[in-house]
Amino acid sequence: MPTLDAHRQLISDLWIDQPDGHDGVEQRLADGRISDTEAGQLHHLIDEGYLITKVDLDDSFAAAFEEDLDRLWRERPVDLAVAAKASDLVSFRDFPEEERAVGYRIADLHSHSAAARSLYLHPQLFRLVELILDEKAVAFQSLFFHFGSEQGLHRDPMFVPTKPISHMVAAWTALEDIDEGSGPLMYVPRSHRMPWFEFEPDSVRFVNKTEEKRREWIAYREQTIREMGLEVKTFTCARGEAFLWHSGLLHGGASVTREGATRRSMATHYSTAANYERRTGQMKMNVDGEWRKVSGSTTRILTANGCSGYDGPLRDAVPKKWSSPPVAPSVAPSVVTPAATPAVESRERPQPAAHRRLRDRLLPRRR
Ligand SMILES: O=C(O)CCC(=O)C(=O)O
Repeated sequence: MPTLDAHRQLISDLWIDQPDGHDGVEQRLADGRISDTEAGQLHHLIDEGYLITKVDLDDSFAAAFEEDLDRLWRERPVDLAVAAKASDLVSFRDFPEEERAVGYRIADLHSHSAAARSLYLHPQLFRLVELILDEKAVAFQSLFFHFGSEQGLHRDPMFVPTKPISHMVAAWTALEDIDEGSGPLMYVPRSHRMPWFEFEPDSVRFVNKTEEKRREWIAYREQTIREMGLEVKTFTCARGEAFLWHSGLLHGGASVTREGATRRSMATHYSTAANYERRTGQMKMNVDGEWRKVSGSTTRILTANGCSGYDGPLRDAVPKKWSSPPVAPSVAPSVVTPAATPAVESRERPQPAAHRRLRDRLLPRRR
């Protein structure tokens, strides 16, 4: 099944991607299936590639979220993955305190934080996601940033695989008020219709590509933004404001220009429940002075308020002999269906420069 059509557009069966998408919105409104507000949001998503909503994250939510973060920094769960800016994920146990800085991220925080999980499975976000996908959705990963990410503009399917590729929606929620100085989310309205860059014939996947390919992509991106007359914008916002985007929308993190500014935010990625069958993930661990890779895979589904999402893929994935001192999962999933598949261990592969720097600081040099 090809990925791209003759115009290098993603082949999509989603109603929002069809030429009569706007008629579909009007039909849903006429049938009483959506409100006026939702109709406006969906028209906007079809044209601009994103929509904005607001969820109620009150002071007690913010305090609970912060308490969970403090606890995790104390406990450093071995099966929670954290990464420094532009680096690979490593076990929280092995993540150095000084990397708690711009660009650091916690993957799948919802697997160890009840507050993060309530946002991961937020019914208001699910309502919009399911209107977009037009069927039952499943959340499959979350990404927490404490500071600006400073990530370059990208399109999610370059890094995040779903089947089919078009069946993906992301929701990014501000956990505090965010201004220009704190490196807000940046995005390019209408870029979801930009022809795709082929990293290989008929492939939009960026992972494991050469530096030369990365440069070609950036040159293509900049030239296409110019040719299409598009503009990069930033999403400055108040706590609780959420930005949902079409999988093709270019987005990233603006530069942090105010020293010490935080930018607490969490993004969740969703797909169609019928098509997303298993979540996989991996990270590095420092085992007796050597980096080892741990891969995990899960079919565990967490549920709340009728919303479903995958647990973190690394729960139960760390071999017992590597997890000393033993760390028990901090939060039990609310609903558990078939157990995670067995962990896969493997030795280190060559790493990008940023990860090598982190490794060199963490690990004794080998002769
Ligand atoms: O929060 C950011 O800066 C970017 C998040 C992002 O790229 C994503 O969730 O796909």
